[in-house]
Amino acid sequence: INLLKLVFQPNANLDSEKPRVTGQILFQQAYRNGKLQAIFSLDGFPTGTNLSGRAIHVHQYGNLWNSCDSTGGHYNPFKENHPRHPGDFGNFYTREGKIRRYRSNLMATLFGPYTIIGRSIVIHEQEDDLGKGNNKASLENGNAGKRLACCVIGTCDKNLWEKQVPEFKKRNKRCKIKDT
Ligand SMILES: [Cu+2]
Ligand SMILES: [Zn+2]
Repeated sequence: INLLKLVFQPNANLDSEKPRVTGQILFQQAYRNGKLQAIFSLDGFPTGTNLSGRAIHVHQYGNLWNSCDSTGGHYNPFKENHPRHPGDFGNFYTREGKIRRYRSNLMATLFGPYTIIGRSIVIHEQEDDLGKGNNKASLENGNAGKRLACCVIGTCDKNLWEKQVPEFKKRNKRCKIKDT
């Protein structure tokens, strides 16, 4: 398995005024010690002036019996503090209500005993404080707030990666130029 396509559903327990986030993440890892790469493509965030980052993490359980609220805490096989969990992907910023992002050096793996397959991914309402919040929750979950959408890491698909990755790499470059 070297390519996964995850399709996100909004958290069924959210209050009606919260955003309904949908979209997909593609994961690609060519071999066991290769870098995990991903394309994040998510929609449905507010379009206003709230430019706070949105945390994305791998959570412990691939169990959606109570939607995103039954996925447990962060996947933490090595008993580390946040943000050193393998699935702490950090903050993502929206533009016109969307996240479009390519990442090439994620810590998680699709192979071996610590594979994230069978776990879940959660997209949060708020920014990840990256362990700097000076409280217990900061070292567990980054105080990232409500769970907007989630997905079990499980399905597999082909050919999408080669089609999408060049465009995302271009987009990253454009963003960097604009930011400097
Ligand atoms: Cu989380
Ligand atoms: Zn974490």
